[in-house]
Amino acid sequence: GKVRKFLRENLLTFLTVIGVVSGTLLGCGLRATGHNFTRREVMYFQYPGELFLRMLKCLIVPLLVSSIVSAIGSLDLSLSGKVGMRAIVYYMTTTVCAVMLGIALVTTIKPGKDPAYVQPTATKVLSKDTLTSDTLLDLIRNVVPENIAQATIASYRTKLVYDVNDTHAIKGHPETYKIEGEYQNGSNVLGLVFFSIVLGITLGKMGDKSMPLQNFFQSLSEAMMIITSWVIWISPLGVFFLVTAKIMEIDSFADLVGRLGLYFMTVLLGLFLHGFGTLSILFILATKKLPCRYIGKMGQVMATAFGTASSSATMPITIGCCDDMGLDPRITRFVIPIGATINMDGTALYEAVAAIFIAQLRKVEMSFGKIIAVSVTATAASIGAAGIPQAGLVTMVMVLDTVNLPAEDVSLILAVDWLLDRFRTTINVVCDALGAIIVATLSQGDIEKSRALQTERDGNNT
Ligand code: DAS
Repeated sequence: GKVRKFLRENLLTFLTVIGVVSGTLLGCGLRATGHNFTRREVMYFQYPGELFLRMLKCLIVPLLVSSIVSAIGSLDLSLSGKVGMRAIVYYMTTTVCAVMLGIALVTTIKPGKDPAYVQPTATKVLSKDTLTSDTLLDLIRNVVPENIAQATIASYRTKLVYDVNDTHAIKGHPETYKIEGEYQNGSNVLGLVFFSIVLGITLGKMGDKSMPLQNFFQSLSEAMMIITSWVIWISPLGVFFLVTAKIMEIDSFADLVGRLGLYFMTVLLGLFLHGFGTLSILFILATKKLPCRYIGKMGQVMATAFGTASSSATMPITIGCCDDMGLDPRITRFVIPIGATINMDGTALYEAVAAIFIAQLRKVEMSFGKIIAVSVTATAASIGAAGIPQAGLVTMVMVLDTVNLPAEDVSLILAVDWLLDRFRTTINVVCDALGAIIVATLSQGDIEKSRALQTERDGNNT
């Protein structure tokens, strides 16, 4: 009985995890054949996975807007102010903790001191619009889009093309290869979040006059969640194809264990300590409950985040998971969409580690002031990074700029970014979900008070 219930509840999670694992095995198996796969062959595997990812992504805009507007609109202003404040304090606290942990680890382990590492010199960077340090200004500009319709399209696409003369210490022979990445950083979603919050507050202020509009957004949000429950059943197949194609197309595994191995382990150690250390301690302090039983229910969310490397695409599933935990939908639909957009602890930790790792490789002395600068820009870069694959790589250019490192040095860590992205996205999403539980728990008292007030008001009106 119990086992059957457990299996039924977690069937989809098991299938999705099996999708990731079998995708990894098939990808490795195909590489073991030694066959050099053409773009076309990779595309055969990528195509179904990409369709799955697009199904999730097309839900983002209607779900994000309708959830935030209906959630804030249905809370009375003082309550939504308190909930918003608690969410922002949680996001900032966890992100700063992640950055400090990352800096402590990378300056202790010093992965960039690896003598065997021969520095590839990126010969040139062609980028349609090279990211510069005023990306920070771009981010702030994105918060206030000039046109809502336009704000759903990537605010800037950055094509980083490297011709890298790279002598792999492991292979011992010079090898020139071209890395080409079309990194679309859609941090513009910040604009939609901002607009939705303003509209939600306005509807809250309008009171009963806004009921038709509130009902519209409420039912739109519910409709999106129903569609999500259909799409979620494709996850196992979707992640299977995404992971297989990714493993087929990467350059070499050598970097995973070789010259970038220590850096890779530093980031993983940081993500692990943050996820199961800092976040757990904060969770216990805030809710007086143990996080493990909640994290146990996040299997589907973590597997999808790992498989898609996109916290925005995973957002509908994260909201569904919080619903299953019985959290107040108004809180989750307020906190999760905003968290998925601006709260990326995994990315913040990764950017701080990567920037200081590259500085170590380039023998750039990290003064205390520079470390502070890195922690500030890594936090800003994680806020600005969109919830799409490898977004953190693009905004990291802003962090490198702080330590006077050229944008093309991103190529030094590109080889392992596709896998680190999956781990940091998983931490990003777990942090958002735990945040929703913490804010819902802390706001319980206020919600009951506001309900009592509402009932009293209704009572007086009749
Ligand atoms: N992949 C991003 C996300 O979806 C994180 C990153 O690129 O750093 O959260």
